[in-house]
Amino acid sequence: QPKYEYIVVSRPEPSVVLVTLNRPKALNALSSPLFEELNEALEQADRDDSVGAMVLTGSEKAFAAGADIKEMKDKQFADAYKNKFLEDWGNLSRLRKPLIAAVSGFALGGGCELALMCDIILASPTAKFGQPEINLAVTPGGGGSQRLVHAIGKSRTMEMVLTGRMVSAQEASDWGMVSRVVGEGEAEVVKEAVKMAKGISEKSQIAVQACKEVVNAAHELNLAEGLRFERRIFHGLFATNDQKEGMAAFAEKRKPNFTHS
Ligand code: CO8
Repeated sequence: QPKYEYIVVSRPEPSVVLVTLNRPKALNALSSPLFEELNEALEQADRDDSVGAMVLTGSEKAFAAGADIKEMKDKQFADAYKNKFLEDWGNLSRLRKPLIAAVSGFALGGGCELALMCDIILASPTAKFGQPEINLAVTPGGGGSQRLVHAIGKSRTMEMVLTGRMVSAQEASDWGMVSRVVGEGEAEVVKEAVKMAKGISEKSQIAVQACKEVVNAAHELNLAEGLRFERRIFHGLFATNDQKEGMAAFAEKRKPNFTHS
């Protein structure tokens, strides 16, 4: 009996957890139970010392076509407000370890926002990103309006959010929304993401988490505070064994042997 109904969790490499959204009939629409499973699987991977990075993907046709509209359509304000509707969808942005999105097909609404919550987005040429909430007479609700402005600027965000137009993988890449377009389809983009995750797992895990923390601070702090934060974290790493090992290995022209301590 598999533990999860709406996702599949696997270990393509000993140090990499791959989470595949698995509601094919609904194009991976993000229902509350799906998100509960996703949070649980990723939080478990985040706590597991043998895991260095995680990859999140969907299917060839859809990374995720958004929040589940059928689940949402009859919601009332009082219920949404009191029960913090969709608030724990953001848990994923609090993970310590890197999470790479491998996106093929539709990444719409909450699906696009889910990709934006990941640390790195790799897109297959079939990927299509969009914030079509305007067509449902709502705004983005999972951070899209804020994270997109940081990623692609105001004018492009306004265009996406006000028109609902889908943006191709190439366009998303030209705009800096994704880091690269790779391969020809889902299998290849996942393979590339897993390879990247494995490479990251081989670094000092303390330094990886610290790098993620300082980059994320750029979204939240002003420049002076961000620079001070970065410098403090940088200074702090001189207290780690991995910094001593990394720099000694460079000087001795050998490969470092990190102990993540
Ligand atoms: N919710 C529920 N069901 C969906 C969704 C969805 N978002 N998207 C697709 N489905 C279902 C369809 O209803 C259909 O089910 P059935 O076979 O029972 O009729 C099945 O998936 C297949 O879909 P289509 O037949 O429509 O497939 P097409 O290939 O014709 O079209 C599209 C694909 C263009 C992706 C189309 O399905 C579509 O427009 N989907 C809706 C996209 C959308 O509007 N997404 C935004 C939703 S609102 C939102 O995400 C708010 C975010 C809130 C915060 C999130 C926090 C992270």
